[in-house]
Amino acid sequence: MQSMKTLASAAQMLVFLLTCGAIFGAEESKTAPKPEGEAKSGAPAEPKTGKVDTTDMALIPAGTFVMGLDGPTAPANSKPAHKVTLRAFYIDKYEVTKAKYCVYLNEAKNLKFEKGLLYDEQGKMLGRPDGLKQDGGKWAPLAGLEKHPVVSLTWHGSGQFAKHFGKRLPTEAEWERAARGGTTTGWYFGDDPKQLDDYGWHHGNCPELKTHEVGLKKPNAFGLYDVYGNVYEVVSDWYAEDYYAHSPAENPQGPEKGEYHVRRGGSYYYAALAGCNSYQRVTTKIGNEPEATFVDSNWGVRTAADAPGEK
Ligand SMILES: [Ca+2]
Repeated sequence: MQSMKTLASAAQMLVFLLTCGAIFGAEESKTAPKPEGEAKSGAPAEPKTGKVDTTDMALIPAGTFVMGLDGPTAPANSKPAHKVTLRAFYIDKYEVTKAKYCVYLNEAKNLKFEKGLLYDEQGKMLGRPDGLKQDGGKWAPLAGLEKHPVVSLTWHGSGQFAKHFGKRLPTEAEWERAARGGTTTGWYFGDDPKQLDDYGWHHGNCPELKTHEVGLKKPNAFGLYDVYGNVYEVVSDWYAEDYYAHSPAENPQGPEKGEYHVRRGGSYYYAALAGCNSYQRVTTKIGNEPEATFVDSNWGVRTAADAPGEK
């Protein structure tokens, strides 16, 4: 199991991360600053962007941050740590819930539900409606799961959901900038993975291996909840192991093509050092199944949107 293997090197990684934080600390504060452009109430500075409803979204200011991780214990695909500059953008404060996903299913036209799977009007698979039911012709979450994250969507299905609301998937760089909350440490709370219990649902505090209601743990400085754990979050980028070695310094969009995409942040199934952190990259490849037909019950989505005047 990947998680167990990685746990074995936990102590070594911790020492490394402490060193790494000291190196990066000269460039960017280790303590999370208060995000710019956010009202005191926690509400976005501009609650509406045209037709896009940015309620429960955080406005991440334009800025430069250090993406990835260096060092002997850093995953190969997280190297090298490199500076990235991004325009401002909005990103959801919470993982998309089953209740919100049902709004989409009930509003979207010409969706098909066949043999337990959802398809769009072109016949492309959207996902599997785990924890959802049809009631009187309408989709609804199973009782008690309304605020749990939607899971088991394909990459295409995640993007179609976002598009329905005038939004999009975040790029991988946007996800990491938002996740870090201004920090350069392995986690936005520092470099001690033992603190993860206060910030995310991972296999150490989730022995039942199930999703939890979003927003129950402590947020980061940008106001994002469940960045670590609960469910993995898919991003728009194709995956390439060596992408960080040659990615653009400004607004990287990922490789031009690929076979699989990237997902970030770990899930209830993984450990602090096996995905539930700010730096680790995981592909959507599992086994030999084509990505277009593969879904997983610990994969979810967090959507993003362009900020006014930024694109
Ligand atoms: Ca998550």
